[in-house]
Amino acid sequence: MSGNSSSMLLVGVGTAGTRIARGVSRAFGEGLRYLAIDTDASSGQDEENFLLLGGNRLSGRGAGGDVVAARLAAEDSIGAIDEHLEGVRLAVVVTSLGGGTGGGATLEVLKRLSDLGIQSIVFATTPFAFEGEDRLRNARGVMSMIEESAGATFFLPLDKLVGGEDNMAEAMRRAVDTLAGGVTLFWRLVEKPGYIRLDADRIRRLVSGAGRGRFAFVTVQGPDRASEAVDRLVRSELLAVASAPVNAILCGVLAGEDLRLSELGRVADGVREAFGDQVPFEIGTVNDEQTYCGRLCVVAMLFESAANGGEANGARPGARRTAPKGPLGVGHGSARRFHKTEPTIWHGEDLDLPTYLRRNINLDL
Ligand SMILES: Nc1nc2c(ncn2[C@@H]2O[C@H](COP(=O)(O)OP(=O)(O)OP(=O)(O)O)[C@@H](O)[C@H]2O)c(=O)[nH]1
Ligand SMILES: [Mg+2]
Repeated sequence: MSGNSSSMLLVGVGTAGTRIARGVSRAFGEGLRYLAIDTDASSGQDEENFLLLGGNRLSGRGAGGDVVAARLAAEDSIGAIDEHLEGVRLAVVVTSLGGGTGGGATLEVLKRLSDLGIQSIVFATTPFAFEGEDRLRNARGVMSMIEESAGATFFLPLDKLVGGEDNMAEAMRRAVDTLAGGVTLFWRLVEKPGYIRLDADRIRRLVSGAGRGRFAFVTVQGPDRASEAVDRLVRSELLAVASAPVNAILCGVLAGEDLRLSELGRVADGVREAFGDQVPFEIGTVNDEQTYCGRLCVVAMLFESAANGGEANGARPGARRTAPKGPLGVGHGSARRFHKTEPTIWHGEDLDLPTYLRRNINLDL
């Protein structure tokens, strides 16, 4: 177990997911609390922060694209996962959908987090078109369940994350690096705040039942860097396709000591004007001369779930209709989380139900 006492934990799930988490850890430096979990032993054997799932079931060779096997492997290891959750109040889960572990184990992890009252944000990539129909189907099969189980979910299509790359290996590498870069910025925003603070509790409240969102970040230099950053966000493909209206915005500005108040104003006004000036808006800054010197990084997170408890989220009207509201008017998630998705039946058991219910175990709470 990690000796780090932060209430925020990064969890990387699956082979690409663990790679992303490790990239974030390297970029953030000392102090990031993280856990890498995979069914493939080669992802991190001997590493203190690595947990191998499904030892007996899968022999450490990965789930081979089998979402259900990965899910069962994670369920077997839930006690070991729990050991890493002590004191955690907000978990940021990073994964790449398309294989077995990134989808299946993520679902079990999210269920566990939810049962323990730990708020979660998921950043999940979806496969490149060139990866073929099987991987796309695998990803699509778990997306809505992930969305139902997490506080906030950001699906990032790899084609949009790193468009225009011919070489497959290079595209994969760049995708992992890009997402790791974005999550690192988010982490800095919370754990190394500047003059305007955006702490973990604020984020927890913000993401509580927030549903699907869009996420993008840009890094800009030069005299017009604030305006250019807004322009690039507005043009970003990652922010372009909405499934529902934006109902809250979180914005982070990371720069060196040269960050001017006018730049902050320009970013805040520009982002609000472009994505919603009538919705709740939170902004935070990080001032880190060494890391950013001359550069301006802007992170934008647009939350889409409706203030009326989910009705504007066309995918599942009413999913959070009766949930209590958070400070931004979004609900806290439904008790029956998978009610509109296909049940995952395995040997006659509905895996979407918690183990203690399926096995009639009385939790003497
Ligand atoms: N194979 C592979 N996939 C990558 C890589 N980088 C990103 N990905 C993406 O990650 C998705 C999931 O692949 P993996 O992470 O290998 O799958 P997994 O979650 O470990 O699942 P199993 O290996 O089936 O247990 C792929 O469909 C790709 O979209 C990479 O270097 N190799
Ligand atoms: Mg794998």
